[in-house]
Amino acid sequence: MEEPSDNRQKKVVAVVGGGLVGALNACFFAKRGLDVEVFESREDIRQAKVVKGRSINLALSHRGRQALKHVGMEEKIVSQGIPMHARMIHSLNGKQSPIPYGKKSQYILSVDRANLNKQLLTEAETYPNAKLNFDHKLQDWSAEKGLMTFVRSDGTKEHIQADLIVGCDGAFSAIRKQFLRRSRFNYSQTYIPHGYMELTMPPINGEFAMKPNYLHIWPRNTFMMIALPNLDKTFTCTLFMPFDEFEKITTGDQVIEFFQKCFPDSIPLIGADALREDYFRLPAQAMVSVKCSPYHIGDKCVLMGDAAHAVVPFYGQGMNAGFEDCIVFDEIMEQFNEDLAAVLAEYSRVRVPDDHAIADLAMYNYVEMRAHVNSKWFLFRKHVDNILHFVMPKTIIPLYTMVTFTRTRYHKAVERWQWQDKVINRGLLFSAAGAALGGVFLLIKNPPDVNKLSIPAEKMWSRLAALRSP
Ligand code: FAD
Ligand code: EGU
Repeated sequence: MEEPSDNRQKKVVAVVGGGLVGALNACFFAKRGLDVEVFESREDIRQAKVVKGRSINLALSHRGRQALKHVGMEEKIVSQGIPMHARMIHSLNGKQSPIPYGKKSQYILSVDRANLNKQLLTEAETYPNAKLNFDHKLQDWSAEKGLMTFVRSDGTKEHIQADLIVGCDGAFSAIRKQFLRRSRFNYSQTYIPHGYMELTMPPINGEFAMKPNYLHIWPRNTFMMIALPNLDKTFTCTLFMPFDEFEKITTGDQVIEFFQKCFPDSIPLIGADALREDYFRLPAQAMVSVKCSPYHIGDKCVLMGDAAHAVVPFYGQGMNAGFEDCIVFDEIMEQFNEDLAAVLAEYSRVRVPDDHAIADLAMYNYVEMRAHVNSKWFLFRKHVDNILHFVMPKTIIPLYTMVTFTRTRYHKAVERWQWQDKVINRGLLFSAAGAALGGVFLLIKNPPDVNKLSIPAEKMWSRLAALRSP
């Protein structure tokens, strides 16, 4: 007699981390009918008075929305988000120029991080086979036994066993620590020299201080500010600059002086007095990029979200990529009939190249923006992209469009982008060659008076010499 396959036997899944990805993942596993328990180190944010943590609002785009849709949460979250149909570029002289993201249907949403997290936790709780455990900080775990040790705030410890451990515990993942001790695990982390600081722009006379349905951007090379709207009619401004620049500013007057130099139009909107104080409320926060592979250990453990791939925020994709991780994992669970050994290996195989691609893209964009993106260049580049797309809609699709508004695999989007670049360069080359040929043709048809054109031999020589010198 054959052994009955236990693939569909009720397995216990432990999701470590009840942040954005952990909470969503709990819904995915619960929907599958698995017994799922979430272990989150913090208190329940739905009861907490003050929620500390990273960034107040985030840009939600297609990949994230698709994941929410899988668990029936898309509409609810979208209805509480603010659509941003275009960027609004703020030039130094105060001029504002909108650049649409695409067609009318192509917009991103500004969503409140805490609210999104709460809604996802509440949704997970609606499943009878899902349980949330707060004040459970993972201290250590063993890959061999699938045994985890949690510490509570009162100092007590709990030991918990699970069939599958899903590490969704963020960029500084405690689950990932065990991966690091193993052979053939690849790992890299990079802190960028920039930090970020969030400042609030209050409403003016009960209305948004700037146009609400835009992602506001102040591109100033090394310095950059971005603002996303909130439901309470405030904007959260995020200031990006190198840590040593943050440190140079030590007094309220210096803050104003700096804003006067870089973001003068924002001073009356944030309010000079508020700015003087807000700036010193919290120190600038660091940004880290983490890449690793594989994402799994045997049939026991898998990393998802920032625990697997922390990316710098310069593509607005960190959460979106983490949410897409959940869809990809779910699809593979289906494909391999929940045979965990096969599922986990396949997940690493499929997902690593895509997560690495978005990590690289985000880093590339950081380097690009810091190096030479002022408001003129930003406007110029985005217009060129949009015009080429308009002229050849099937051939040229802007990279951000593939990343933001489609589920094109991230690594495929990069491949296609590189191919498009070649096509564009070739197009430019052909145009240049065509122009040159046309010029020659015209010259042959209407030969100019050679005497008028002649240059003395000496002058010609010095010009040639100038060309040759480096
Ligand atoms: P986290 O949100 O970090 O959640 C991890 C959870 O695990 C936390 O709740 C934590 O308390 C818990 N935890 C940690 N350690 C333990 C432990 N030992 N035991 C138990 N629990 C533990 N992404 C976008 O898509 N769009 C954006 O516009 C965007 N903007 C951003 C702007 C900034 C400035 C930054 C910094 C990031 C931005 N991101 C954005 C990225 C986004 O914030 C992250 O990708 C996302 O929060 C990842 O979710 P996560 O659940 O994997 O990790
Ligand atoms: C950074 C911090 C504009 C929220 C990248 C665009 C971001 C966000 C862009 C933050 C930029 C940069 C894109 C979106 C988005 C742009 C994008 C960046 C949301 C290439 C809360 N970025 N972000 N690109 O195209 O694809 O508008 O903190 F300034 S949304 Cl850096 Cl689409």
